[in-house]
Amino acid sequence: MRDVGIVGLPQSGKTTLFNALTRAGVPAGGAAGKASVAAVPVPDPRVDVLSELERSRKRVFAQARFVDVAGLSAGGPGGGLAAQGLGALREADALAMVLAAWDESGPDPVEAAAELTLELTVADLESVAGGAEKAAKKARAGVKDAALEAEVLARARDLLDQGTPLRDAGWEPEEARVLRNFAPLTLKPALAVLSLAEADAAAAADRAAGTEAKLGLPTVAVAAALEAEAAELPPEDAADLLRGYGVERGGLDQVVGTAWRLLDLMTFLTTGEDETRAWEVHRGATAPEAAGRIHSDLQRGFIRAEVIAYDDVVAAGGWDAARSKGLLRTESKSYVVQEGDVLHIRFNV
Ligand SMILES: Nc1nc2c(ncn2[C@@H]2O[C@H](COP(=O)(O)OP(=O)(O)O)[C@@H](O)[C@H]2O)c(=O)[nH]1
Ligand SMILES: [Mg+2]
Repeated sequence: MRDVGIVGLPQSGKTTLFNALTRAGVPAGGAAGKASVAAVPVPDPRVDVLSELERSRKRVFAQARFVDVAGLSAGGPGGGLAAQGLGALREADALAMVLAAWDESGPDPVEAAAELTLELTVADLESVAGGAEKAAKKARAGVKDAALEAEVLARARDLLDQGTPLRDAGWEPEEARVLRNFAPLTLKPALAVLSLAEADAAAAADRAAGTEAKLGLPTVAVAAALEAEAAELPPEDAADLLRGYGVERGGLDQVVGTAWRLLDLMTFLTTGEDETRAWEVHRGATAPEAAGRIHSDLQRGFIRAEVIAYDDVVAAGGWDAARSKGLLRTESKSYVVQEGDVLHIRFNV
């Protein structure tokens, strides 16, 4: 499971987006300094289709966790983030930066992104600057490994001081390891979420593309208040409402799709009478690594993987039919799993 931290200027619509994504029903405009966390199943039509074909008793979706922190200061530099919420954000794997575009008279989203980025760099600077000073002292005293730490932290401090997010600089793996001890927010992969008025819902794809070109950050656009409202309705009414406004792709689907891409994750599937299930795994994972997502025994005792591509299973009308047509491949432990592979792991422990 991966955590996506929702960040944004005050009143930008963070909690509204959180509600749209998680259906948690946390009141918008809530108290400062408190973090809300909710895990949600990631919609994946492949799970529905496969489970129908295989008559699975259960459907299990991959999950994403969202963190909503109230209390980003309006004060800019020096204001800082509420300490309690900051801790929750530091544990996130990726950040979703909410940019309000639902109010014509509100701040320009591109300016808001710059202001928010500045706040995040200030928050990182506060934690990195002290570390840089300590590391420099240790390096001068000749402490082992302190020279690299001092050099990396001094460079990070200077970048942050200029308002540059740490993710925009190149870091060697051992340098990134030093930085990660401070869990800097600006090192995390980030996407922008343009929060649209319901009247603009149908133009979401164009609006996202236009803003992405200006921001240089992967950007999605979501009619968050509309989706939060829909989240409180029975599923069919919600679908009708969203269709009525011309919503083509839901916020959860968009945010997770982009976050997974930034985090280099992909999805493989397992199916059978018991359950059909989607699993997320890092891109480039071998068959035993994917097996290990299911259970450590399957990785330890891995013999081989039987693989059929999702499209082949569907075209044949099911796993057994696809196998009869010769669409099943037997792969060894060096096999690199592909997006949408349906896997059956043979193992022995
Ligand atoms: N009309 C409209 N109002 C919104 C939207 N998103 C947020 N708001 C309003 O803006 C205020 C702040 O929203 P909230 O989600 O609490 O922002 P946060 O401070 O960033 O968590 C609330 O009064 C919301 O109802 C939106 O998409 N459309
Ligand atoms: Mg809020």
